[in-house]
Amino acid sequence: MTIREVDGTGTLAPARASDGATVLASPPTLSALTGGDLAAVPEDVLAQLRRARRVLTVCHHNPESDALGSALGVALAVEELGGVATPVCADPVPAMYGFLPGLDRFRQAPDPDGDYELIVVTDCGDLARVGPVLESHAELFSRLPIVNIDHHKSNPGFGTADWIDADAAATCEMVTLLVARLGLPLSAGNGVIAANLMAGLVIDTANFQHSNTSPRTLRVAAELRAAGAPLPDIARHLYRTKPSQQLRLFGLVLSRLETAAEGRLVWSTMFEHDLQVSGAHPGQSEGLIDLLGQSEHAEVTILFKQQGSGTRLSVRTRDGGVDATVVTGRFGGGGHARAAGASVDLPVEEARPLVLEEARRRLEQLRPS
Ligand SMILES: [Mn+2]
Repeated sequence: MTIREVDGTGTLAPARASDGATVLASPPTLSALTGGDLAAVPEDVLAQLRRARRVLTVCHHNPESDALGSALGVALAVEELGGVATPVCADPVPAMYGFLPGLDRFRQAPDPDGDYELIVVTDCGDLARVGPVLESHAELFSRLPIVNIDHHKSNPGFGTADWIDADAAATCEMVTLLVARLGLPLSAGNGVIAANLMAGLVIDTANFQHSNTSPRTLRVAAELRAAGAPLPDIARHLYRTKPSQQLRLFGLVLSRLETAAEGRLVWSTMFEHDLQVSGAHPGQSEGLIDLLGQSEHAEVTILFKQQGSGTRLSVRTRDGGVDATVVTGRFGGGGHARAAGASVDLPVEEARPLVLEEARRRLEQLRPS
C-alpha cells in the first residue's frame, strides 16, 4: 500500500522543505504499515519538523541503540528534507555499536555554529536524561522549541510539542512512523536510517521477545526490513557476539549450577579467580544470571559473586512468583520485583547459606512443597 489517506484529506501531503520545494515526487510505497499506524504521528510534531531547517537532535546520555537510532534517524530525516541537523549524545557511542553505519555523526555537544531553530529530544523519560549537555547548553534548551519523542510512561511532557507513546516498544518504532509520515522512504540516507532504527527495536524488545513487542512493532520492523535493514547482522552483533573470554567465564560459572526445592531454586557462584582463569573482566558477567534463569523449573535464580571479603548477589524471579526485592531487602539491597540485587558484608561461603535459606523460605510461603 502507499501512505495515502493519512492526512485526513485523502492524499498525503508530499514532503516539503521549508522553502516550499517538493522533495519527493511521489510518496514511498509501504508494505506493512497501516494508515492507522501513520496517523499516530501528531500534526504539531510533523509541522515542527517540516518547518525547521537547522535542528539539534539529542538522546539520553549512557546511550543504547534506541537512544542513538532515534536521534540519528530524526537528524537524517531532517537532512533528507533539505535541512541540516546535528545528532548529539553527552556520552561517546559505546564500542559495541561500532558495527552500525552512521554513528560517527554523533557529537558530544551541539555545534557552536549550529544556529539551531529546533531541538528534538528522543528516548528521554525526562529532560534531565539528556545529561551534562543540558547544563552546559542551558540557554539553548530554554530558548528553542523542543519536540519530545519518547515511549516512557513516566515522561512528564517537557516539550513544546510532545509525542509520548508508552505502547511503543521503542522510540525507534515511533521515529519509523515519523519518517514515513514525512513522506521519506525508509531506505533514505543510504540505509543508515533503517539500520539504526531496527537496532533500536532489537535492543528495546530483546530481539522481539519482550511483551512490549506489539503487532505494530512487527509491522514497523517489517517495513524497516523491506527497506534493507540488516536484521540478522544486528541481532547477531547485539545478542550473539561475545568475546571468548566471556564465554569461558560463563562456562566456569554454569558448571557450578546447583538446584534445590525440586529445581525451583537455582544458583551458582562466580569467584574472583574465575576472571583470571577466563581472562574476562568483571563487566563481562553481564548476562550470566539470565542464562542460569533458563533452568527449566527455576522460580528463583541467584548468582553469588565473590567481591573481596564481601559478596554481591543478583536475584531473578519468575512472573507471579517470589518478589525478588523481598529476598534482597533482607540483605539491604533493592531493585525490581523480577530483578534485584544486594551487597552483603560477608565472605561468599557465609553469605550464600543465609541467602539461600531466605529464598527457600519465600518459595515455601508461596507454594509449600
Ligand atoms: Mn527506549
